[in-house]
Amino acid sequence: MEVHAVTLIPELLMAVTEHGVTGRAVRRGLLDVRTWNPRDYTHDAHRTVDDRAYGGGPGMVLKAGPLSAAVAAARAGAPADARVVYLSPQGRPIEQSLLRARSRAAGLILVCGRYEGVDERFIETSVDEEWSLGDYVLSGGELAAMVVIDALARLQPGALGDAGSAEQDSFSGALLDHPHYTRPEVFAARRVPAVLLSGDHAAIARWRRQQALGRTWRRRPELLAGMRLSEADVRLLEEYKRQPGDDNPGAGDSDE
Ligand code: 9WO
Repeated sequence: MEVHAVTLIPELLMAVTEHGVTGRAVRRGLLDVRTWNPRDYTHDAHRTVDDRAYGGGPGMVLKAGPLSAAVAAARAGAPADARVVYLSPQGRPIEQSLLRARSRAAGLILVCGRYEGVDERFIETSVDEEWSLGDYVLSGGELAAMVVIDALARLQPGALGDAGSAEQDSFSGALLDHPHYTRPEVFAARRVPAVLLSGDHAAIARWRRQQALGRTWRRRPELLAGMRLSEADVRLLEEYKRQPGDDNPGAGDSDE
């Protein structure tokens, strides 16, 4: 997949192109990240990309001209199916299902704003979609673009060492992940759950599924509400609810 990023600070993208799972995906040719700098599409001696806001107020606004020219260049250099996405808190909240669908495209163009925002006429004329990671404000769209690139990279076929692990992640089945443990067997007086040391792989799978269901029920009930659980899952969850926990301190106490 080709991801084209329109940004005034292309160096920031090196954090994902040169390190970790995303860096390896780039080196193996599964992901190609290209940057387009609006400053290269200015025509004045100062290479001006921003200006004061009409109507007044503090801070600067990115000019529509250089941004539109940079996006046009990106469109010309990107695969034909590439949508232009502006990353901002005003956008549609994105989730794993959208990223999974878009990870199958040959291309995507991400536009990173800076300062107080971009001229609205740029969004109207040059942007196909506006996406938000959540309800908070960053200093610019680059970190949001890197989040999107990271999530897309690990969805590329073959990007993860263990071929199955993307499917086992949180959210692949719309459930939160189960807890994980590694050595030592005792830390801070807490033992690793005995079932994980049992070698009984069916019992381990059942316990992990139950933990995933239970934690989703406890922490993100709205995710469970939108799911159709199998009868086996319903039984696992009912058993989980009968166990003691912070939310249910009396459950499981047989002498009460
Ligand atoms: C800056 C600002 C300053 C004073 C009062 C209000 C303000 N809003 C902003 C602002 O939203 N700046 C944005 C910075 C302009 C577009 C790029 N920036 C950005 C993108 N910040 N946060 C995002 C973002 C993108 C995707 N998901 C979450 C946040």
